[in-house]
Amino acid sequence: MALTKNSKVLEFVEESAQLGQPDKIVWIDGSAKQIAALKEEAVKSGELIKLNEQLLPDCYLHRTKVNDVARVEDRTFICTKNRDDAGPNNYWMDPRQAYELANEIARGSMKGRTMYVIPYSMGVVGSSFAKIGIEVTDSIYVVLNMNIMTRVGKQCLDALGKDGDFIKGFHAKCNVDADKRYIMHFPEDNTIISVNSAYGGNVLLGKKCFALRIASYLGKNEGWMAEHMLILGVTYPDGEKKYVAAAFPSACGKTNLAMLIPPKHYLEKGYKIETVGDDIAWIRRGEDGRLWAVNPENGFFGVAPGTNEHSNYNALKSTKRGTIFTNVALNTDNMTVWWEGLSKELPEHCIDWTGKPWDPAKFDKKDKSTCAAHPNSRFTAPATNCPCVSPEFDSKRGVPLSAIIFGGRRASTTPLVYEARDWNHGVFIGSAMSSETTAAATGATGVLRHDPMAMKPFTGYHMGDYFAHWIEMGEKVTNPPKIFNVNWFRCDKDGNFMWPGFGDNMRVLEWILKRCENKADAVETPIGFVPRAEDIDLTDLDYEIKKGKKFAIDDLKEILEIDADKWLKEADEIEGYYKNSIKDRIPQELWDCLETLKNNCSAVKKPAKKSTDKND
Ligand code: GTP
Ligand code: SPV
Ligand code: MN
Repeated sequence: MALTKNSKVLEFVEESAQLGQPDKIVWIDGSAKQIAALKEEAVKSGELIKLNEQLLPDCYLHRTKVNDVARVEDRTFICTKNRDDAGPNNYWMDPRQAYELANEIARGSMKGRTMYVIPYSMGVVGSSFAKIGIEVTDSIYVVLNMNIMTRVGKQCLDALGKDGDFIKGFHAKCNVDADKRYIMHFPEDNTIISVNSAYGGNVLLGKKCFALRIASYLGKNEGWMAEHMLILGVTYPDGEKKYVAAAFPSACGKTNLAMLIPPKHYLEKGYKIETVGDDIAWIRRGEDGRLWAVNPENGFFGVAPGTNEHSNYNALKSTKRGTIFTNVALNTDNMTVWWEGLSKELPEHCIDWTGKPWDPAKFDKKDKSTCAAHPNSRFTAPATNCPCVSPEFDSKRGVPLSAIIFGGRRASTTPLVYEARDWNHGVFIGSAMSSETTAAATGATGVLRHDPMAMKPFTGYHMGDYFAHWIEMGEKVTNPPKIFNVNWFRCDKDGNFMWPGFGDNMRVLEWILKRCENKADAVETPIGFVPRAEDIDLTDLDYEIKKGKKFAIDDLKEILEIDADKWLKEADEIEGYYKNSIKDRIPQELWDCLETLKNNCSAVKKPAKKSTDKND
């Protein structure tokens, strides 16, 4: 029975049903009873596998089709009337053509199935940040995941009242045919359509589709920001709290940083990290002139491989109850889950993510095809499970940001950390970000590509206008956060990570926060302010870069070094990206920063090298 009298909702549900032609419509009220019944039904149909109730209570495993394991960027469209408004950063389709195509594909595709109506809120219902969505879907997996990732149920419909507006999301899994897979966004109509997928970011429409692509467009028009950022809180020994947001591309360390456990001597002093969010931040100007952020989600859709007790204790702990695992391996000895990096010992009896028995003897770390879990396998876990979830997690007003951090996977060039000279320079740094691609999207991995603000796949409009929006936000706040860039992924010549990363990133975070309070030194370099090696606390740091080679202060010096030659090349590369990929609409402020970077690098260009040149 319909749970609302909102005529727009009723109309949307009716239209969706006429299109999909399901046998039955079920409204999701978010009650524990209804959710439990859906889990039972999914176990019966084989869509979910029930895991060991003692070891992993209320946890389930789901396997997707092998052609449906990640976001599909080349099948993701922004459908604006004017092609230019989608920008060169997006695939574009004419909205009329897109609706027609989607209708053709989805028509009758729910026959014999149930269509679920999920009323959900991104953000705490009642907060001025919150926005409501309705997703219709023919997948129980989607219902159960949305129920973890967002705030689902009748309270969302109540908040809409009789004629409130909402974001429409239509999902039909159809035949999961990769050739007919489309993830379409209509920012001008507040509408999302997703067909022929049943995987994470393609179908949990509250997440990337709404909370980033549609929301970034709304933010541009309404004066706020939707960003691919974690939010964390640092508690100082004296009880003071500071908040930081950080944008890293997919599978580049947001969940890990958000849940970091500081090294022992910090804990002993009384430092603590708390998680507000691990993937998305909605940011607004506060009356106090600062930027305030909330996490619009309610759970974590985290990367499983590499997660273990040491790398991310808090994430692992979050998966111990009420969690849905997607495409991990099943340990049949005790009906628990396994993935590469969970333990050093390989399980003896395991079913791999494709549903076949797995032979540990054939496992080769370097060959992804021998993995038991898919490299982009994930857990969907309620945020309330997280031992370090912030008391501000449910805050309606959000948390004030002291710093914004950008970062990516860069084997060379980019130092461990540096600070922007000012807001606009920080925007330039974000706009110029590059990172190596990961398994979070289909396509080749390890390829260096531009990913401004980690938003390349998620900006729902023209990237040049997005940069301009960042500049404008800076003009409107009197006390903006300082902007930094980090790189946990610098490699030595053999490809080993030089920086220990994970919990030891606290050492960098400490410098960043001290800079925000003018309590730490830095050297001004052509690219911005960089710490001296002595400015980073290395107490008790014990890390083996490779067998027999322990991390020492010289390694820190190396990963803090700025090579002006490499940065001149980087500047050329950025110019090429601006000119060829974004084209017009790059704000003048960013061109000015690029010019400064070039001049700065030319000015310091190695006198030592010049003298060798002469000798040559
Ligand atoms: P999405 O959910 O796709 O947006 O990813 P994310 O940014 O939250 O990335 P996540 O924290 O899940 O990390 C992805 C991968 O990076 C995992 O395999 C981690 O083990 C690895 N990783 C995270 N932090 C570090 C770090 O500090 N150093 C190194 N070397 N690897 C890291
Ligand atoms: C990402 O790819 O950045 C994710 C996973 O967080 S997904 O929800 O699939 O987009
Ligand atoms: Mn993400």
